[in-house]
Amino acid sequence: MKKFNNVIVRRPCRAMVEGITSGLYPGKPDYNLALKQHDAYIEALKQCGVQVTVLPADEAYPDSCFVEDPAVLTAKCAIITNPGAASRNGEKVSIEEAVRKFYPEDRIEHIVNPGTLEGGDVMMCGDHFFVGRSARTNEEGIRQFSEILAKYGYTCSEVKLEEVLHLKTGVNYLENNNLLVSGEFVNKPDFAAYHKYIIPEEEAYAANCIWVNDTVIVPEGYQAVLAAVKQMGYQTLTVDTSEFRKLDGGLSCLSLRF
Ligand code: CIR
Repeated sequence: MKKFNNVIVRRPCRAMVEGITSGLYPGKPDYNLALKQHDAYIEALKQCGVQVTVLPADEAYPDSCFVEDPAVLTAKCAIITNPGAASRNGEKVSIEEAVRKFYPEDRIEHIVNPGTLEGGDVMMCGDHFFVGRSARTNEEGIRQFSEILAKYGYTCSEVKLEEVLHLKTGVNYLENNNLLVSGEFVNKPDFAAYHKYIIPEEEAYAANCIWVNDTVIVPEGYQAVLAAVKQMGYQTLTVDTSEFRKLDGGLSCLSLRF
């Protein structure tokens, strides 16, 4: 099924070495290697039949290659978020410029102070959106987000996060009712209706796979998850994301798919 026609990515900037990190995956990113991995990521997306818009690097924002966070793009509207990380909040300005090329003015919505929300906390499952309440996404942000979604006929429910950075750090929807779940999300009643593949603890990072038009892109080096995704019947591609992992970033964080 072809669901996504477009993808937006942003080239990593040199300042990425100063990006936010929990230190879970230690080491400073190697900028040149990150660029090569980003090239491969773009190639993989193209193989999934999407047009890729590549925004230029923005040195003012070390984490700006993680374009998923300052916007949520749906089939009916674009929502410019209000990132909760202070050093990332300004990313919303240039992402809005990029989004304007694809959505009419009256379909561009905004999360505003005191609400905060980051796209990494949003998981779209058909017309329903799960939103993680995290250190980056607050109650007011979720309230505004559900109000906006309701205008377009979408529904929304909150998932409380206890450990991970973003909702999609630990749970991702692969369409066809299939979810990859890890850690704190394994037993959450919120996801009881889905067919779940439980990620082994040592492969937790690979909970963050992306479905793009029936192909699932899996991070390189996670054999159990790769085998499970193939077993579910998907075509797969792998991309090495080691340099982005050092900043707690994964495959979904690096693009907006719509
Ligand atoms: C941050 O902490 O904001 C970045 N270093 C990583 C963002 C990852 N984005 C995502 O999970 N959507």
